[in-house]
Amino acid sequence: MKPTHLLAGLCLALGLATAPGHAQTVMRISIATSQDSHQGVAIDTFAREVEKRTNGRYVIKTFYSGALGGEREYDEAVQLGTQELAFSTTGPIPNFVPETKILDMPFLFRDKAHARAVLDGPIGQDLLKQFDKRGFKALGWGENGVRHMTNNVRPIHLPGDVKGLKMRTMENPVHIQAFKGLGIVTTPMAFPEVFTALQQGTVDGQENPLSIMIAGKFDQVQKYLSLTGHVYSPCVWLMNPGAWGKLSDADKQAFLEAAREGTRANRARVDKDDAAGVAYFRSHGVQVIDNVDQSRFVEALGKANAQFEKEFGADNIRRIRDYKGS
Ligand code: EAX
Repeated sequence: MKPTHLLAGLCLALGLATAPGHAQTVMRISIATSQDSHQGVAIDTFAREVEKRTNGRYVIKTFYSGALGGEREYDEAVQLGTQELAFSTTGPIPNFVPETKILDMPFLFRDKAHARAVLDGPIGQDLLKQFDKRGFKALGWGENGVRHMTNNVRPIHLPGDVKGLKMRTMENPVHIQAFKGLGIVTTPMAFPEVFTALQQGTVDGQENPLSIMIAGKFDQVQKYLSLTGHVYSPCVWLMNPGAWGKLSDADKQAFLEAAREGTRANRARVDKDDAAGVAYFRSHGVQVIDNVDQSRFVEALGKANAQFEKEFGADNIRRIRDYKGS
């Protein structure tokens, strides 16, 4: 590295001004997946938009592939204030903001359009406010995508096929409860460990949106991909409330708009990955099962769903299911 670059880099790392009269504040944002992904596109767009909209007074440093830890670790860092920002799935979020649990229910949303409408509408906005009470500022919802199952043991067509499979799950209590209800042997694990766990056979399978599995090259370590579409996986833009509180009103607007732009780019990439995913996996030697009978999975989840109704309220679930948008 050239000495001038080194100096600029140091200034950036320390949050110092690099030009006279041009004070810069540096903030960090992280994801657990790679830069070339729907989440990478989200934070790259956010960083660019913040810098543009604040005339470079705020610089967002982006970290990928778990460089700042797994989601639970960096969500906690944002809560503590040792990190300013994060883009996280709701995987570990119920451990911080239990009100969001409802969003992780299997087969809650009909499709991505339904989920996006709910999250961007009054229900989603109300849930974002719940983060305030738990030591976060939530700037908005983003998207991880619709999750599907992969494994190395057998093609999954019916709920009976998942019985006894050892599957990595997110550290999410709703997912764990639902998967247990299907007879899956659940192994919660942070994402940065998943590829190796699949490779070494510590687990038989995992479930994730196509975007994550393409970016993570899971075709190298998984034989069967079943399009179960069993749950929608939201992301959320998290900020430390102290860092948020220091922003001027205009800069707060700039951050909110940057998050909205980030989500727009993020969702567009998810759509692209979903459209290309099956062909990608087939051409990489993965057997894709595209005739999964989802209604049988809904049936098999009956007991777990009854529990969820009790916990989250049947009315709240119905409000989401019936939401038509504005
Ligand atoms: O952002 O942990 C997970 O499975 C998430 O879907 C994702 O891969 C990490």
